[in-house]
Amino acid sequence: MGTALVYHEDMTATRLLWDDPECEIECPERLTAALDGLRQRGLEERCLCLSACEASEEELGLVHSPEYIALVQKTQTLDKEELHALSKQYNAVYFHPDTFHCARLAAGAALQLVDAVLTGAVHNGLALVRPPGHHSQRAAANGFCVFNNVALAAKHAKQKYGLQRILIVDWDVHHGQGIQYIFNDDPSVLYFSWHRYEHGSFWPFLPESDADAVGQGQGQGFTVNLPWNQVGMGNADYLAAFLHVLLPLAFEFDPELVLVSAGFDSAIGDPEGQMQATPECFAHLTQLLQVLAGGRICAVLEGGYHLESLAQSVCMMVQTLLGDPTPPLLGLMVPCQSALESIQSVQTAQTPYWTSLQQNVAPVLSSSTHSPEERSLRLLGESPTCAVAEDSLSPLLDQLCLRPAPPICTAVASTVPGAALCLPPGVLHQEGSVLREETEAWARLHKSRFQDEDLATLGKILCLLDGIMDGQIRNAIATTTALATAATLDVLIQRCLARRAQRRILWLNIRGKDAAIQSMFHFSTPLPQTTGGFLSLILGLVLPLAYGFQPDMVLMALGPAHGLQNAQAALLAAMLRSPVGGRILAVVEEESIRLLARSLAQALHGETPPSLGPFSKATPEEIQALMFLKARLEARWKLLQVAAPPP
Ligand code: Q9C
Ligand code: ZN
Repeated sequence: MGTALVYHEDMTATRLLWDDPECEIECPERLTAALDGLRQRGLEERCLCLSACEASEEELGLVHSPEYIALVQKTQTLDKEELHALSKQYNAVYFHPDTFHCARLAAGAALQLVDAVLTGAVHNGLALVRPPGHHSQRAAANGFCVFNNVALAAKHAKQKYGLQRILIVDWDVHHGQGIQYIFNDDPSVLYFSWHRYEHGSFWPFLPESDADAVGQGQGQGFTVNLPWNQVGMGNADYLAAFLHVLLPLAFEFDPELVLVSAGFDSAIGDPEGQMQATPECFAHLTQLLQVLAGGRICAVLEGGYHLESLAQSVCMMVQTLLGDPTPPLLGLMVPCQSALESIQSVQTAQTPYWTSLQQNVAPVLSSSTHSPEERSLRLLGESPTCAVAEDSLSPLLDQLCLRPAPPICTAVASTVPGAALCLPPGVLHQEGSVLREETEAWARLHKSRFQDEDLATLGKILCLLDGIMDGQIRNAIATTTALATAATLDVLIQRCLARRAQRRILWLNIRGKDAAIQSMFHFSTPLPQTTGGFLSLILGLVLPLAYGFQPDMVLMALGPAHGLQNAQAALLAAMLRSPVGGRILAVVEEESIRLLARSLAQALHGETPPSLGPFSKATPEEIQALMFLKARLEARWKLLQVAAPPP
């Protein structure tokens, strides 16, 4: 089980044959740049490489009219002048004698990827294709798109595999209006798109790209548009959109498959998008999606016109699909005012259809003083405008490091015998230990708390901590006796801080206590009992805080009577991996480890966590407790903001 990469060299054949500044950016080098990037970083060889085959006419007929298919077929025999004349009948389209072949390969690649994932041959995958697809309609080419690859993939998944809930995440910077039209009244396909909109003044200039287009008939609430009304949106804006809009709806929808219209013109440097999100952001977006649909993700390339930025972003996505930890996100984690307004407009439009949003309505508390331009200054040093961002791009991208994944993925040190823990394959027992004298020195800080037999465990746990900090181990689980738990955590934190000044540790102490706020860095909340409440806690509070804090390490402490169910612990661990690059040390009191070890280890190891069960709405008390915390913490942690006052 791994990651599929679907490609065919023939898809580099189609290219613009006449002068057209609008269309020239959709060039064959887009594919070769992306593929070269994957090769250079050794990512291609880690994938199951599938050679794309043409979609059949019957398959194309799942979305397109026979007349339109015949028309595109006919372009094979047209000369340059005829191709040019036909192209002009559509908006931002060019035809080439190889267009029909390439577009059939692109559609076929998307279908093959769905087959590979739904037959269980792979977990997930990416189809590297051109022409792109999301603007294409039943009987029209549009915006460089000829056949709608992702819409075809969704229809295919429904028809051949009987899927009933498919999520399409369109992170291309343009609105995939083609996908929206095709599934407008279909409640089995949830279509989410964010796009440069600028109040309708950006291509394709459609009123139906705005947030109030929610789908029609049975499909109401299954079209989710998030229009960006300014350029310069960056990592924090994209994350806020995922945490506060897409993921709450996606969990409630509970998809069986996630299709990604993976356009990278929403990344920094792209001439079309003019946005500021760095390539690493796509690693994070990908990992956040991996908790859905059992990890079944099929990504299909759409746009992306800055070759270097495109290649970097594709690599980020593929390495995350392969299971590598996420690289750190650069930049202040502060969404801009305009992004908050856009997010609020989608929430307002979608609230009638989604329980998860109904429980999320926040009081209007404060307004962001950040404009996208201001933030881009910080990110790019001296550049005052987007135009200059181009110059600053190369050094920025050069800094981007693809760190090797740690040799050991997940390790365990336990007071409980290994056999009792039912650990999944690939999870290693920690045998190493720091020196006995060193362990004793640390234990002396809390003499009364460590029994003699605890010392051996403490030595192993300290060794795990070192392994994580040094990058030898990605993450780990340690168990302690009830008596030693608090002291162990104290020693871990002291040691962590002693090893390097200004290390940031996110300490999550789960033990069943009341809500309280001691400071912007120290607070607690009761554990929600409903699935809706629990998801709000993770998406609306824990992850925004974790991303704002940008910790080097997460200590997840599960004390006696922590009250966390297996699926909850697994989801929390799985999602916390993103903001911390996987570096989690879970310390579990031995009473509950027998029950928890397996699912916790699976989640840390990268497996998709089990379902929390049917969606249940948060209780008024749960909502109140979360709002209480958010209201007080958002002054410091700006990713908590979900609402903004009108301008
Ligand atoms: N400057 C895709 O990314 N031109 N298509 C817009 C605005 C058309 C984009 C002009 C852009 C089509 C798949
Ligand atoms: Zn695009």
